[in-house]
Amino acid sequence: MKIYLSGSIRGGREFQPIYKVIYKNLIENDHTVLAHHVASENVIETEKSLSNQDIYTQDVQWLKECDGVIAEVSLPSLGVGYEIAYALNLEKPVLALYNEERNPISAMILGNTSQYIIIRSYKQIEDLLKHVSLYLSKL
Ligand code: 6K6
Repeated sequence: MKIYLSGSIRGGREFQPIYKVIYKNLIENDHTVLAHHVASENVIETEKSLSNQDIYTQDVQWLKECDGVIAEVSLPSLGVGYEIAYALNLEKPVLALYNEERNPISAMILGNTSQYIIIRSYKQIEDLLKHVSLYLSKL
């Protein structure tokens, strides 16, 4: 499956290690990860060589191509929120994950009643990976 991995970049990098755990799990299970740079330690440096428009155009193309989106939403990120809304409009299945200690998450996520979004909290990495595995098994 082609999975679009969505996580905060300019909204803050505190959860990058979590994005990396998700990324590695997807690769180990033979999925293709689109927009994998969110998992990279050096994304802010790499970003300097790309224009905002190049980033937008590429990411929208990947959202159109993907089979599903896994979004880590613990940090408030305009880009992640935009990607979730864009994917839902394309009727792509979205899994939104957040650390249960990071409340309050936006009502536009927690209150979203779209049939295409699953919202799950986690405490431990093991919980997060169980949510990922269950989501993937239903794609
Ligand atoms: C390329 C390689 C490494 O870094 C880059 C350039 N930056 C971005 N590349 C790709 N996607 C990006 C980049 N900056 C933001 N995004 C998208 O927005 C990602 O897909 C993230 O899921 C989301 C993060 O949004 P912000 O608002 O937190 O930056």
